[in-house]
Amino acid sequence: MNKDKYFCRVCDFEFTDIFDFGNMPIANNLVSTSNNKNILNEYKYNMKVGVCINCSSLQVVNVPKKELMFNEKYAYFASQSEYMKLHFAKLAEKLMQQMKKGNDLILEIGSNDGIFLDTFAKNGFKHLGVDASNNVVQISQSNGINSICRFFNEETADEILNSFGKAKIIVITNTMHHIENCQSVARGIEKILENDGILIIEDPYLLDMYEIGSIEQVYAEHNFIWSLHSYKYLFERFGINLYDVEHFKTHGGSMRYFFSKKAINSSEEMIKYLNLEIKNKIFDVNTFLDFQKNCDQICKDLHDFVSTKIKDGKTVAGYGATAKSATTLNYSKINNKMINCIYDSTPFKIGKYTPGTHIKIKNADQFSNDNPDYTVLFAWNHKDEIMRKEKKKNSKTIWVEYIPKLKLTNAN
Ligand code: JHZ
Ligand code: ZN
Repeated sequence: MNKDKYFCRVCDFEFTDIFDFGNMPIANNLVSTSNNKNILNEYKYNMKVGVCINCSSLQVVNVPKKELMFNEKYAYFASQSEYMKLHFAKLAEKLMQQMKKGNDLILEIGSNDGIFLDTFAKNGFKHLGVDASNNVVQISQSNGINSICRFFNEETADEILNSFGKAKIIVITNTMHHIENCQSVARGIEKILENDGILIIEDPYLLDMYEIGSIEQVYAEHNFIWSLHSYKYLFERFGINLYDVEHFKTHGGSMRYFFSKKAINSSEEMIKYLNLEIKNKIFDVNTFLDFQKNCDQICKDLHDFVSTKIKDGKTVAGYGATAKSATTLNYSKINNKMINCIYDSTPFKIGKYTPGTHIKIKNADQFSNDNPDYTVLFAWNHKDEIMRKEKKKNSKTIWVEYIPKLKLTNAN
């Protein structure tokens, strides 16, 4: 069968798609079923994924319009995790030491509810957050954080340059992989980053995703899964050089990348990961075909487990109405007949239904009363925080983890 051809958004190389997930809803577009039309009119797109073997980036090739994903109904509020708050406060503390208070500007692209800039605002540093979703921007503004609602691109960079001047530090966490036109972002950064400034990017890392089989990191919003090689390729096109990286366990394995316009010697850590990427054959399509086989098995094992327990008359719930679980649930065809509800602490999500699979989202506070027989931990990346919290409340369930493989843990 003839495959469609696509051009890599990083390096312009031609490639074909290799995975087809079928029709998918937008992962953060929760459904409010007070109105049945919402279900009937639910937006779906054919999610196809390709890998560019020239620059080693994995990409969703047919990304829905950005306004459909990022708008005033954005469902993700980063401050729901105490662990993530601490993670970003630590970075803020380090960066404040490198800034001249009152003079240097820190710009965050994808500032969400202000989880990171909060520290700078409280300490009186010049800061600006840019985010495309108005509801999260409003939350950060109400907490005293300077933020504007824009899609970041070259034009927004011009606007910021005119109103605020150049930035000493630009930070982009868990956002760069959302932006289809990555070259426009890089061009914008090239304009507004001071010559001696630094750019810091952080997001889920390709090799971790490959190792643990978390294909669910891929959905329309996560339309890139980046590697050192692909980021290096992109930014070098605009005179911005990668010089260091730091690896974290957040979101199932994330990489923090440090870039500068100045030529800085590559750190040992960066060389280590560049070599590791080569060793793990990220320029070979077969690597990703093996990965897909592993992911298919993970989805099948989860589906079979839930089906068996339902047949045995057990109750099965979920915990964490994550964006990534939209990929697993829809791809594995696990629906609301199999998982009767998902518990979550986010006020915006409670009472709504998961996209495509229409599983009711219940307040996490009710979990310790309901005590389902089995609970699939969809927020597996927040495992320690969630299990600790529920243990304190004496919740009774058997936790079901499915990544990297099926694992059961008694809550007590
Ligand atoms: P969590 C998000 O994906 C969205 P998601 C985004 N696209 C992105 O880039 C990645 O993160 C990195 C809930 N929860 O963090 C809150 C509890 O109920 O895995 C969230 O709904 N109790 C921006 O959505 C969900 O779980 C708790 O104690 O896959 C976690 O979502 C905690 C800690 C969380 O990201
Ligand atoms: Zn490429």
